[in-house]
Amino acid sequence: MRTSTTPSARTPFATRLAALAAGAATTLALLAAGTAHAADPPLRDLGAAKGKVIGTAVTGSKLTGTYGDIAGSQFSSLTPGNAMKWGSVEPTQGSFDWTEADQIVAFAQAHNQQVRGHTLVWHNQNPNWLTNGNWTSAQLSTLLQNHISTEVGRYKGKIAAWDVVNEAFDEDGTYRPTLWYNSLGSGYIANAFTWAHAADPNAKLYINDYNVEGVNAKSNALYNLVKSLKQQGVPIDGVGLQAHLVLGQVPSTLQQNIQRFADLGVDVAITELDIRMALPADSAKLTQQAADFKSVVAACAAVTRCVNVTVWGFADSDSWVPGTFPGYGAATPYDDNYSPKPAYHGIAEALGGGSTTPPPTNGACTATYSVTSQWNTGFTGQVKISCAGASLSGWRASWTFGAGQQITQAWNADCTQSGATVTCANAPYNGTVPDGGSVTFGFNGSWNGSNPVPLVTLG
Ligand code: G2I
Repeated sequence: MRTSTTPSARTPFATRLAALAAGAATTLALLAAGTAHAADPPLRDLGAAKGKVIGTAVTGSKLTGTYGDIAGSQFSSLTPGNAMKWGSVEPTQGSFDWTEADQIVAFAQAHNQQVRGHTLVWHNQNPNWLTNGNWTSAQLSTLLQNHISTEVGRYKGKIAAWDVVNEAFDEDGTYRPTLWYNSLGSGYIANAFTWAHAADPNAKLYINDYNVEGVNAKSNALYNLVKSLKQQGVPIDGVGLQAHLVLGQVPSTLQQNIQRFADLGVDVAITELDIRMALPADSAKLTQQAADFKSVVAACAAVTRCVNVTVWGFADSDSWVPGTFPGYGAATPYDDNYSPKPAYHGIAEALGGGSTTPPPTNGACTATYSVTSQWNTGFTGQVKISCAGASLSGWRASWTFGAGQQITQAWNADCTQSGATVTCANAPYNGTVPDGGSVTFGFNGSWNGSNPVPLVTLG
């Protein structure tokens, strides 16, 4: 099943790349740009073309219907939002519940997605039996080793990356005084990586934190730790920057910070991106949010070793923000009803997609292609020809389909298709496009796999 706006996730990769390449073609004079954001390639395909994995946090029970369609088609990585935390998987000592975690892993495998395991060692969402116990250091260390071995071992070969240690630092760069640190000292961190590596030598092992996106005291402490772990030969592969950000406050040092971690010889991932705003949202805030999402994704795109951008829930209705910051929300790329927001297009643009239509410039006529509806195998599209400072008397619009689409019917134009090339000439009654006016024609077509928007040439 797929929604009317999400191209399939199952298109062969080569076809997707071909479609991307076609979408990136440029046209000459009397030109036109493709729009129809809804039919742009999915984020996972845009990311793949840039060597980036695009992920979302998910809740297992929601992975059906529209939520499942979007999660499966737009993203190439899933992170269980809560399902793999210790409190979820071992609510009673020795009694395990892997139901939701297994469900998410199975969904990811069915949709050709990676899984980021989250998280093995944290001070939150631990089971009560653990936090209420009165353990010696030796006992606590053994419990932690067993937990890591059990969970990482269960999913051996199925998890691309683990957030091994989560939120180890306070804001001033000192170690957070958690049950782990207080009992075991900072050595618990190196041990956790060593144990995780033993349980799945192929999983990439990350340390993950928030408020470490820019260069600051906390990220400096993280940097120094990662450097020291690398020097000691501890098996750490990556640094996760959570990126729970506030509207208009993307740190100016984000890219520089990503780069300095990369230069230590580790991968970097944006692991929990969301950008909250004071409610209610309005168009100015949503526009700012789109720019903010775009700049975060662009910073990752600019650094080769930044390998993954994951949003912490893709829809506003699935976000932790309103529950934690009363009066704030609208922090994700989709609204409460699963419609893409400007933020979605900001992400797409940072990945090379999401072209916008330039308004007609003086002395030019432009043609804008859009998909107005789309279903399993078919779609309806339209081309609008607008003139400003010029006019047309008799027109021809042509384009090349990038993914095997086929026109089946047209109206308000005389259209022919030869191979991938479509040519549409005016009908007898709409050949004139006056200065300041427009003409629109429509068509039905078939598609399979993906339905990228072509660029239209006007002549
Ligand atoms: O707090 C935001 C994130 C910060 N970084 C680590 C992440 O693991 C963390 O995720 C959030 C989840 O998105 C929330 O869903 O972690 C929260 C707990 O610290 C999660 O909230 C919990 C609620 O507190 C529980 O009441 C609820 O039962 O979610 C649980 C499951 O819905």
